[in-house]
Amino acid sequence: MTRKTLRNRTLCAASLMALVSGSTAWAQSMTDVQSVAKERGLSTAELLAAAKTFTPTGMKDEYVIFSSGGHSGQVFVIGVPSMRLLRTIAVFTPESWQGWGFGVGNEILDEGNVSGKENRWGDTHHPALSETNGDYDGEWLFINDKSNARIAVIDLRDFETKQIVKNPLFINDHGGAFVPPNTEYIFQTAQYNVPWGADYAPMSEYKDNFRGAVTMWKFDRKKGRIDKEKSFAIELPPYWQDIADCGKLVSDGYFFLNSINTELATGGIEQKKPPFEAGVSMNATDYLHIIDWKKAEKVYQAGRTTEIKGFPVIPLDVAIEEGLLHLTPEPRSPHGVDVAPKGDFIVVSGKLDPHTTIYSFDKINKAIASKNFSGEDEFGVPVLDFDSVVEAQVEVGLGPLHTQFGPDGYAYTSLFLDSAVARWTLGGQYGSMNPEPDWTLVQKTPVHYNIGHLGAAEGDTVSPDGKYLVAYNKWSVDRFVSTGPLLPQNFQLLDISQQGTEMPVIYDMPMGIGEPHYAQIIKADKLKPWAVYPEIGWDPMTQSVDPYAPRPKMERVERKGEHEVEVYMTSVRSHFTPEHVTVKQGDKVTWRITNTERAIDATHGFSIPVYNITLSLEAGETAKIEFIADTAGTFPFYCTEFCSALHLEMMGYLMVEPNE
Ligand code: CUK
Ligand code: CUA
Repeated sequence: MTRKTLRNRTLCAASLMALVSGSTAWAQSMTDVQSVAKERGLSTAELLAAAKTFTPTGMKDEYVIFSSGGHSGQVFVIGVPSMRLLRTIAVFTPESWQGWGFGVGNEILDEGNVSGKENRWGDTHHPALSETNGDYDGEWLFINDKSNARIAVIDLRDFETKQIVKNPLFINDHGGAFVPPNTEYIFQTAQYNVPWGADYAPMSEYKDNFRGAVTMWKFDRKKGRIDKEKSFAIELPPYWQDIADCGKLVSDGYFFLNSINTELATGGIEQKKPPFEAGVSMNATDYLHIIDWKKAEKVYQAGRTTEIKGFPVIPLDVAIEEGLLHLTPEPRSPHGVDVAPKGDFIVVSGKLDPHTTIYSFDKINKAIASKNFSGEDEFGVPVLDFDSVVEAQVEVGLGPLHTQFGPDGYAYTSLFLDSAVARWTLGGQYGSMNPEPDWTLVQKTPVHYNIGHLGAAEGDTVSPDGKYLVAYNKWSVDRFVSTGPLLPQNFQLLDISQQGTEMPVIYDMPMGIGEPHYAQIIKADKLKPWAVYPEIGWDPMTQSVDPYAPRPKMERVERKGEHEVEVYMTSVRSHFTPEHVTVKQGDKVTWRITNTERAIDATHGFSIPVYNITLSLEAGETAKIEFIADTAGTFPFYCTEFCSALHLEMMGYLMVEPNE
């Protein structure tokens, strides 16, 4: 029995038994399985969990998670069901393994500088895979930085960050990145409100001078970049805008946005004022913002904007007058808002309310058309009557946060306080299992501990896959070997393939390199990354061949004028050419290197001590670094990647001759 045929077998007891007489050395017998299980104290359910997740050598994962990295500033890529970390993607934070920010990537990181200050970290919360007709297309990934209101664009051909944009109007964001079904825009909304541009104003002017906003960044798919010239914002009241979601199918063209702090609380515990945590939770309800973004786009194109901080903004009064902004109450401290696969229902969870509240898009539409308002807020925004737009409320448990969907009419909501995942039925028309409208809690599975977001396979698209769900837990407490006072987060994989009631936890994955919030799970075969860069001399920044890329036989060190030197270098197993680079102290050095390999995984590193340079050059890639050789000395440069048997010999010397 070969390894491969074994892999294709269903790993059930019967097939294992059939192997007993087989000759493969490692495949022993069920007796051995039982004795290992006994020795390790594994139950039958745990053996089954192992069989569902164990991924033997050579077998690949069926799904891929793109996870935010919280204040690590990065994105993590993880396989499902193996729950193996496949790689990180360096985004807002320099990362030496990928050479990000140590010679290359600096220009992109600099695009994210704030107020002229270098900024070298981020707080990533909500990744958004690009979509076509409401389904992930596997081409692009966007992610927000909550700490400084930035959005990054990642190209999934090479899993590298290509652009960072800083929002000129606000200084942090939470409701981003979110994309509509055809990725026309990337939405980003302010959270902790400030005066425009984070200018100074005293707290006493909160209501008058602090502002909320949603920015619609135009995505140019051909160029693979956000087009700032075609982007604009809509002014919003200074509530703390929170999570959001784009409409889809019947609700395509709409954007749904939660808020907290409709109290306009300004804190001040030190002055005996209610602290923020109490001040922002006083009202029984906050507001769901309902934004007709297609109408907003027309208003922007018609020029009904005001320029603020050099950016076109639809003023609040125009947004009201044009009827593109409505509010409706939502239960206290809302957090997640998630649009159901058909776009017909919008699920909101309030952290302090044990229910999920389900709004009907049809009813919202009718209420807007018939102007069924219960009033307006203190900024003049019309408020849709709650009872006229709500379809149902489902009691799911304590601390509901976020909701994802399955293909079979199930919704899944994370319960932070209960530390559980709730499965409930999403009304009527979802398949044959729910012929009648039915909003019922079906089951709860405990997780460990304090789940934040959750992700089901393609669970926020128009066609969720079900099968797997991952609980992104905030606390791990006692789950792993102690690593001191700072503990990993815990990703727990749940099997949700059974339509009955069970959805067992089948894997625990410690996440020890960041604090993820949202993550999306895409079918692996939708991703079409390059195996190597398409041609030798490829510049990943432009995704094209760099005409200046060094090529074999053209390597040289060239003096340009008195104080400038250009280096043209190639790297291939196992040498750099040239190996001696001599410059004079004070020279401006422009150093280009091409990795001329065509073999998959033939990456070379390149590092220079003292000058804080380290690169990762993938097969075909060319890079350009620039520095002033201000420190004289003898500096061995070498390849940091163990690329061949003679990798230690893959080095050379940078000689910087001192000025006399
Ligand atoms: S948030 Cu962290 S668990 Cu930023 Cu989407 Cu809810
Ligand atoms: Cu190239 Cu080590």
